[in-house]
Amino acid sequence: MTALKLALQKSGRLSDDSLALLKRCGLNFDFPKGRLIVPCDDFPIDLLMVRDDDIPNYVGNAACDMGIVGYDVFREHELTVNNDRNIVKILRRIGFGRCRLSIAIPEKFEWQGLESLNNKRIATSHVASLKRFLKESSINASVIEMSGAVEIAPGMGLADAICDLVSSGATLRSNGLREVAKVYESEAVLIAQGNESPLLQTHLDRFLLRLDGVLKAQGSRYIMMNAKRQAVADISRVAPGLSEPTVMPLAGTTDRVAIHMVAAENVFWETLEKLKAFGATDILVLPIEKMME
Ligand code: PRT
Ligand code: ZN
Repeated sequence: MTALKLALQKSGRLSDDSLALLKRCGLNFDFPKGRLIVPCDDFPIDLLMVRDDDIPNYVGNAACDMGIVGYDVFREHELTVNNDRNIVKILRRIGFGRCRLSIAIPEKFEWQGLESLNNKRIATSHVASLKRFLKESSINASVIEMSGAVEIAPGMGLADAICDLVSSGATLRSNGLREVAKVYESEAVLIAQGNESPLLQTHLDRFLLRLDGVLKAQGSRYIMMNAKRQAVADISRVAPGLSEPTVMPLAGTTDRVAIHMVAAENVFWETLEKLKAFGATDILVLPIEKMME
C-alpha cells in the first residue's frame, strides 16, 4: 500500500513531542535504534527521521509528503526558496516547541528603539527572517551569518547584537544579553506541498481528522459538578467556550442536578471560584484525550 511519508526531526527539541503527538493520533511504531525510515503498523504513514533543516526541502521536492518543523525553519525556507515547485505550506500549527525569534543586545548597548540598530552588525542563523524584519522596519544593518552559538558573538567582538530563538531567556541572561525586539513567535507546524495524489490525499485527510481531534482535545477540558437546577443557566455562562451542558438528575433529590460540560480552553481557578459562587459543588475538571465532532 502506498504510504504517506512524514519527515520528523531525528534528534532535537521537537523529536519527543512529535512522536508523542503521533502516538496520540493512534499511530503505532517501533523504533529500532539508528533506523531512518519507520513504517507505522496500522496507518499508511512512514516516518522519516532527518535533520530539521532538511525537512522543508524534502517536502518541497516531494521526497516526503509532510513534515513537522519549527515555524522558524519553515519561514527561512519560505523566504529563500526561489523555485515555485519547492513551495511548501502550513497545514496545521501544532503548539509545542514554542519560542520567539528575538533581537538581543549586550547590557552596555545604548538602546533607543530599533533605529539604534542602524549601521550595526547583527549575528544570526536566521538570516532571511532577520533581513526581512530589518527591511520592513527600514533599518540598515549588516547581518552576520552564524550556524550556532550566536549568543557568544557580541562578547567575541563579532557583532553588536544578535537575533536568535529565545524560550526561557536563560541563555540570553547568562551571556549578559537583553531582549529588545521580537521578530516573530514560533511553534511546531505541520507542512506539506499541497498537491497529493488522490490516494495519498485520502490518507492525509484521515490523518488530519485524527490530528484535529487530538489538537482540539488538548486545549479542552471536561467539567463535572453538582448544582441547583435553577443555577444551570448562570453556570453555563461562566466560562468562555463552554458547550451546552448536559444536565442529569441526581439520585435522592429533585432540586439538585449533575452538570457536565466541555470547555474549549483551559479552566482556571477563577472560573472554579465563579462556579462555586453559583452554588456548584464537587467540581471536577478532567483533560480530554480525543474529540471528534
Ligand atoms: O540537529 P537538527 O538540525 O535537527 O536540530 P537543531 O539543533 O537545528 O534544532 P533544535 O533541536 O535546537 O531546535 C528545533 C526547533 O525547536 C527550532 O527550530 C525551534 O522551532 C524550536 N525551539 C524552541 C528552539 C528553542 N525553543 C530554543 N530555545 N530552538 C532553539 N532554542 C535555543 C536557542 O537557539 C538558544 O540557543 O535555545 C537557546 C535559548 O533557550 P532559552 O530557554 O535559554 O531561552
Ligand atoms: Zn537544525
